[in-house]
Amino acid sequence: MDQILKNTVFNAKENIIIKKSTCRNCHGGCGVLLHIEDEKIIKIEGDPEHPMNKGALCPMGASALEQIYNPKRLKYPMRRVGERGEGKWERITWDEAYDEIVSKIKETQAEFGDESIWVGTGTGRHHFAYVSRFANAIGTPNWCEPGTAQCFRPRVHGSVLTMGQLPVCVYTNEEMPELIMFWGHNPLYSSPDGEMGFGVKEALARKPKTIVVDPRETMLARKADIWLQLRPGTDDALALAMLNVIIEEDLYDHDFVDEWTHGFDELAERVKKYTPEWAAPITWCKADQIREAARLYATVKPSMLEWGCAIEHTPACFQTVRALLCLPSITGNIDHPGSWAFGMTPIPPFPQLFDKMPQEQQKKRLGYENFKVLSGELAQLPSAHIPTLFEAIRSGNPYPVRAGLIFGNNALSTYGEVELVYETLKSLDYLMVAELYMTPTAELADLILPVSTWAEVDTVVATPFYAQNVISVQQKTIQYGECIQDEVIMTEICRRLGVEHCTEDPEEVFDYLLSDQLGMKFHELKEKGWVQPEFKYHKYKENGFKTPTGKIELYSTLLEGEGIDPLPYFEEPPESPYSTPELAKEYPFILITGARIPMFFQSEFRQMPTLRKGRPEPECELHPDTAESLGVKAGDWVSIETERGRCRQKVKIFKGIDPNVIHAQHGWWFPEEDSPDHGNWRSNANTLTSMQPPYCSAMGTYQLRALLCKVIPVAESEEPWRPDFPESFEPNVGDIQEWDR
Ligand SMILES: Nc1nc2c(c(=O)[nH]1)N[C@H]1C(S)=C(S)[C@@H](COP(=O)(O)OP(=O)(O)OC[C@H]3O[C@@H](n4cnc5c(=O)[nH]c(N)nc54)[C@H](O)[C@@H]3O)O[C@H]1N2
Ligand SMILES: Nc1nc2c(c(=O)[nH]1)N[C@H]1C(S)=C(S)[C@@H](COP(=O)(O)OP(=O)(O)OC[C@H]3O[C@@H](n4cnc5c(=O)[nH]c(N)nc54)[C@H](O)[C@@H]3O)O[C@H]1N2
Ligand code: SF4
Ligand SMILES: [Mo]
Repeated sequence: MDQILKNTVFNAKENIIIKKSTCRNCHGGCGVLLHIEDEKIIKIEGDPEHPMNKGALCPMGASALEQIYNPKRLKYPMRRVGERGEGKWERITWDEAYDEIVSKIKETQAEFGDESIWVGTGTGRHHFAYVSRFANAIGTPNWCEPGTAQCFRPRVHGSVLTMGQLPVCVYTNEEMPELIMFWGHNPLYSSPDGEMGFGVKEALARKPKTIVVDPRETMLARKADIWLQLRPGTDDALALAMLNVIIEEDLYDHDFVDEWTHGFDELAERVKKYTPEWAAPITWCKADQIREAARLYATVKPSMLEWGCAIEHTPACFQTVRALLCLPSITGNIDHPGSWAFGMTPIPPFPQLFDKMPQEQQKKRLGYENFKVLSGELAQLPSAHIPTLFEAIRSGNPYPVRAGLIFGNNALSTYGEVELVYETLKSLDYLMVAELYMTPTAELADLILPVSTWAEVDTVVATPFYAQNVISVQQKTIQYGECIQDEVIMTEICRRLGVEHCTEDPEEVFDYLLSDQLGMKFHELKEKGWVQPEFKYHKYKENGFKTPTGKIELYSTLLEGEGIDPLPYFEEPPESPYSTPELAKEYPFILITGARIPMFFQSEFRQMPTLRKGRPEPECELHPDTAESLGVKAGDWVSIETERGRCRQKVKIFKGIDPNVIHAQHGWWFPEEDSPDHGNWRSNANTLTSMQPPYCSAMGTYQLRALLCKVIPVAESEEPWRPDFPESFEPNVGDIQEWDR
């Protein structure tokens, strides 16, 4: 007989326990049922009742058991015994590991100041918010995450400045959009980033009109009413031209604009010059098609704008975000059913402890002065500017940063210009990496801490992109090796350091998050699995928008106050056939990188057999004419080269890409190779990208896409390229002037 024990279902016949949790093999959010037998997870299935995924799982979630029980997972803390990067380790106890970290932090702080510790993390995992909390608790303003300037956060910050909150796409309610515009975003592959791919599929089943803005003909583009195949990196020009049409042809929502927006006249004046005829040669889209798209977008309602990280991978990032925010705003597609909505935030902001760090210390954040929306006064989640921080590590200027504590980030694969990343990591006096696997980045550490996967941790899942208002649980179901959950590690370090904050049991923080508005405790969420308070629309009608004018600021008073252009404008990509025609003679193609595929999450999962079988080798996409002119065919290896480096990938012939554009996959390394760099330099798209200025003036964004490259056929047997590293990585800390401590 089955007996139901709250959320835990015992199957008496088979002695199997079923626990509710939330998959986090990506940014996460899908409800799952974990089947546990003898303290081992034997099966993972989608929770049919969970509003996000209704029982479905993507390939990465469906093969999560290969992640949890992967033989390559780290099991014990380890200390480096050889040279850094030599791959020689000894097993140590957690006590020894904690003692070492605590003494290194104290030593570094005593010699160079609290700001000389760098705390790093990767994209949107369960412990993301805890990392900045931890950094604040130990007194360093220099924490960073690759997405704060390159992914999602620019959209969050731009939205907060413009309309007070992040708008998101809600698909769980009855009303679905009549039109969806997918802009640099392919949620059928990339799933949760503002919504869930599963919700998008449901909405598409109702056959809304669709517009797709993408240099590649994705499945969405193929089926779209209008596909705008723009030149990579010119999204701002296209958005400005669409605004021009909507305003000039009087297609905007007068009532909404009059009552709820600020600075419409100024915006109208600004976009006057940005006609479709102006945009056509810049974007490579036809003027008529831009007009047609603008008309369709403005006249079919309600509509959703699905925007992705493609707009955040060039220095025009913030301008593009701001221009795009104007489209739903002037057409009134804001916070009502079937259109962009504001999440309900039924839990309070995460206690990140920024208020506990004195203003003087905050001002030392690297990037504070130059990138106000990323690191300074306008930042909603202030973080350090990675190129500025890395420069400080390498050169000691403006002050030394000497120790790094990374909680899950494969910087040697995912940051721009990885040759510089390598030099940066090697320049540190001390590097600790908390990881699931021995990645190329972890190989450069002094100390390795093994962490728990999502199925082994307790936490509350409720982040800004959970528009659906679902708050879900992740619960510890098994113990693997000696792995410990990141939050617990951070807490223990803080306790042993004797600092004032971040020393309470993480469960107390989860209780706080849930008790404020939901009136529940973490153990109650564990019982329920997830909760979904009722969703309300038109929330702005009660209290206006949370901006200085109480309206959507098309003209941003906050940006104006900081000396940043309050209206969106166009910026040509720094490297392009038009801005650098000389360079284009040698590097004739425009490079895009990293369009997501369903098998891998960034640099992860190459060690999961089922997923790897789907994509065994790195691939780049070339138009058939391009392949022919280069004399290569499908499956041949080519070397993709920029001024900064080279990587080799296999040719995939793809008609849906412009002959002048090349797409390279990112995140490739080879966990199956035993050498300490695991083939990191061979096929790594970030050997090609740039961490150099110019940066986005608001967010400090560097260039991961829209760069110039050339392509050369190579034989597989040819020795792969490796960067030419300097012999010494000693930073010049002795030379710098006394800095302001
Ligand atoms: N060229 C190019 N580069 C890109 C992109 C691109 O499109 N093109 N995309 C960029 C974007 S949008 C992003 S967000 C970044 C992502 O950059 P990263 O966040 O560095 O991406 P991951 O490869 O997922 O690295 C995360 C690491 O954390 C580990 N990990 C996973 N879960 C946990 C956990 O719970 N705890 C700990 N401690 N570790 C964990 C994984 O094993 C993995 O090694 O990459 C960027 N890089
Ligand atoms: N399976 C899987 N899911 C993921 C991830 C993953 O690695 N794997 N990563 C997660 C993360 S951190 C993120 S940020 C999201 C990213 O996911 P998305 O936001 O969907 O972004 P991408 O897939 O990188 O790119 C989307 C589309 O933008 C197009 N594109 C490239 N350059 C340009 C350009 O200049 N302009 C325009 N308009 N389009 C361009 C690409 O061709 C691609 O089809 O996915 C998340 N989900
Ligand atoms: S979309 Fe993300 S959360 Fe959902 S099953 Fe896939 S990996 Fe897991
Ligand atoms: Mo991202």
